[in-house]
Amino acid sequence: MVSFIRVLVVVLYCLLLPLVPGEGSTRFYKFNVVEKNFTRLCSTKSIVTVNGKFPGPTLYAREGDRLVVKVVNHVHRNVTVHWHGVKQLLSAWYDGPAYVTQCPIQPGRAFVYNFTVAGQRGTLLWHAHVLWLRATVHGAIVVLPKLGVPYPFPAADGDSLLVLAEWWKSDTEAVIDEALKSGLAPNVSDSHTINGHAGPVSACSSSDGFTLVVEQGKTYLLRLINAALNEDLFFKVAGHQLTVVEVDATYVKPFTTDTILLAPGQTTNVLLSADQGGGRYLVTASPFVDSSLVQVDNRTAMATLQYADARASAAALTTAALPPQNSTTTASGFLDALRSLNSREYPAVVPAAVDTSLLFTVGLGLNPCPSCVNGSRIVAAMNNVTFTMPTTALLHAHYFNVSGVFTDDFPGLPPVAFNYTGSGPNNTRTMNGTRLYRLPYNTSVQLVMQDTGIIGTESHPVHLHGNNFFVVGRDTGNYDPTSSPAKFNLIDPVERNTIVVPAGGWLAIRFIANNPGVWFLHCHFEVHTTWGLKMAFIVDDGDGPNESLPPPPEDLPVC
Ligand SMILES: *[C@@H]1O[C@H](CO)[C@@H](O)[C@H](O)[C@H]1NC(C)=O
Ligand SMILES: *[C@@H]1O[C@H](CO)[C@@H](O)[C@H](O)[C@H]1NC(C)=O
Ligand SMILES: *[C@@H]1O[C@H](CO)[C@@H](O)[C@H](O)[C@H]1NC(C)=O
Ligand SMILES: *[C@@H]1O[C@H](CO)[C@@H](O)[C@H](O)[C@H]1NC(C)=O
Ligand SMILES: *[C@@H]1O[C@H](CO)[C@@H](O)[C@H](O)[C@H]1NC(C)=O
Ligand SMILES: *[C@@H]1O[C@H](CO)[C@@H](O)[C@H](O)[C@H]1NC(C)=O
Ligand SMILES: *[C@@H]1O[C@H](CO)[C@@H](O)[C@H](O)[C@H]1NC(C)=O
Ligand SMILES: *[C@@H]1O[C@H](CO)[C@@H](O)[C@H](O)[C@H]1NC(C)=O
Ligand SMILES: *[C@@H]1O[C@H](CO)[C@@H](O)[C@H](O)[C@H]1NC(C)=O
Ligand SMILES: *[C@@H]1O[C@H](CO)[C@@H](O)[C@H](O)[C@H]1NC(C)=O
Ligand SMILES: *[C@@H]1O[C@H](CO)[C@@H](O)[C@H](O)[C@H]1NC(C)=O
Ligand SMILES: *[C@@H]1O[C@H](CO)[C@@H](O)[C@H](O)[C@H]1NC(C)=O
Ligand SMILES: [Cu+2]
Repeated sequence: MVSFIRVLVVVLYCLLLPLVPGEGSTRFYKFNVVEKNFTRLCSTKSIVTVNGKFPGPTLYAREGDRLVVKVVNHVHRNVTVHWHGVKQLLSAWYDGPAYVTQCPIQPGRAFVYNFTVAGQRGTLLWHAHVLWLRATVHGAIVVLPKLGVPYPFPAADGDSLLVLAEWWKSDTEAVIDEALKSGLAPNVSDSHTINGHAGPVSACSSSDGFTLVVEQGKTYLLRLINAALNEDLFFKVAGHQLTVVEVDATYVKPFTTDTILLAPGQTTNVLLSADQGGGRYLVTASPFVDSSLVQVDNRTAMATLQYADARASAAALTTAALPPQNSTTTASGFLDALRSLNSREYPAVVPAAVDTSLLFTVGLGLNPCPSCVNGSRIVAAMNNVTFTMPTTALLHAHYFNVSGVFTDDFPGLPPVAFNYTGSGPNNTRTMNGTRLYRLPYNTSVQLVMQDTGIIGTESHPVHLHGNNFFVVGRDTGNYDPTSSPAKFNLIDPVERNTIVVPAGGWLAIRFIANNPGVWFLHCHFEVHTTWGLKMAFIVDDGDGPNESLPPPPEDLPVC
């Protein structure tokens, strides 16, 4: 009898399989890039959006699905969209950074992005990758496990997205243009936001804030995204603990905390138990800054967690103390707790041997600029190279052997060794160039990124396109190639796509370069990217079609 039922179940399962939605299916989306007026902080401005939404629409996929997104540009600016953290195995043409993997989609034009989401599950984000458009052109990517595959943690009763970002009263392109003219740092934003809302603003007639409604006794999976341009954010729900289960669409060993830290580009899934006795609780996104050099927007974004009981809306709001803006202790406590799940189903396959060992300094510089305030301009660099964007796409130049677009001589070590985290050399100039680093297919890479004290130390959330990496080490001071590796975690280091190089410290990552293409590596503080804190790896083809980049799609934009 039991085996008869089993056979029946198997037969039914096989019959139903083709009807089950989502399993390796293709999901189509249309992104109309349009301008729309929004009122925030008592004033109205027109912003560039996808489909008139801020934040933009959410993409849903199951692991293994194909996403086909037609982006149509109806605005007067160039547009591209990047699928942040999607590995894009053998599909580099669809990665999205302007002048790296593609030319921009010009006004009136369209491009169809077409890629699969494989070997990852959780929350990621998409955003514009040209100019400063990602300030308003961004949204979530929710990657569910394959049908029938459970989460490695207790299933939640509900699922909720919380997109953290920044709002400027001015046009963000005017903000960065003004800064590039003066050579100084750009204005900070006027408020942080949660799901597009700043929260209550005094003297504003409209009460503007996002409300998350929960039922007592249930648990919720909160999908958190930092879509801000230039600021690390602390996230907190008053009166509730949060259990971290996933970062950057990889599972981690669960741990409980009252404060989450997210750098721009990072995503984190947490479980929240609605275990309080009803009422209303303040939800906050506030800045973290560990450099006295840097000015931040200090307006905390506020939302409300509200229990779904009749009296809750009238209940007093329960608040909690914000983490201090400069709380390095809170930040490093959170980062130290992150470990790969490293289970049988989800092993951490950390490269044990290293073929290519790289050391890149990351930091600021000051170059002459006669028309700027005081005759100089703040720049940023990796290994003293301030990256110059080409006027055509690097991937195109690589694939078609176009000479004169880039060189492949990016230095693997700092050109000059110095006390990196000290006060720095007196000469704070940088060189510039479109210099890439070439990696043969399947190279096992160790990359140490070292902050510098040139002008001042500052943290940098660095993002690698097209690959995840393992974060094997992190410390303050200067990296020491003799003593530092002894402290590496090669067992269960966290796997991510964006990681913060600590202010006045270093960070070591490892990855296998098995995805042919050109992959951008850059600071995810947009201001630092603009200043030149970026470079790219060329990963050469291996053998045969399964290890080679296919030809470009026919509708790929041209410059
Ligand atoms: C935004 O509002 C301004 C002033 O009312 C108007 O001129 C403009 O056309 C609006 N823009 C959009 C995209 O609706
Ligand atoms: C997307 O790519 C797949 C695989 O190359 C191809 O079969 C499919 O036709 C493409 N779809 C669109 C809409 O371009
Ligand atoms: C930047 O801030 C300064 C000082 O508040 C202000 O005068 C200027 O207009 C701002 N620039 C932009 C582009 O908003
Ligand atoms: C935020 O910054 C402004 C301007 O620097 C300052 O006047 C204000 O007191 C600060 N607010 C808080 C809460 O730190
Ligand atoms: C953080 O800021 C507070 C208030 O400005 C200051 O008293 C404290 O010394 C700072 N802490 C660190 C670690 O910089
Ligand atoms: C420009 O130089 C003057 C004189 O050294 C100094 O007081 C001022 O702070 C400088 N301005 C900036 C923006 O660095
Ligand atoms: C580019 O050069 C490589 C190596 O010389 C060659 O194998 C490849 O076919 C060339 N590609 C094109 C599109 O010309
Ligand atoms: C490097 O600079 C730091 C900070 O100024 C200092 O504490 C350290 O002693 C210096 N190291 C060396 C080797 O000079
Ligand atoms: C920087 O300049 C000062 C004053 O000229 C000099 O004493 C110091 O040695 C220089 N430092 C370095 C690292 O070259
Ligand atoms: C960076 O490059 C500039 C320009 O070549 C040079 O003057 C400076 O000494 C270099 N600095 C370092 C730290 O390598
Ligand atoms: C790069 O450096 C060269 C030589 O110093 C300079 O002429 C050129 O203007 C610089 N280019 C950029 C984009 O900064
Ligand atoms: C859009 O990109 C093209 C190709 O790079 C460039 O020629 C054009 O000036 C850009 N247009 C705008 C409006 O920025
Ligand atoms: Cu940076």
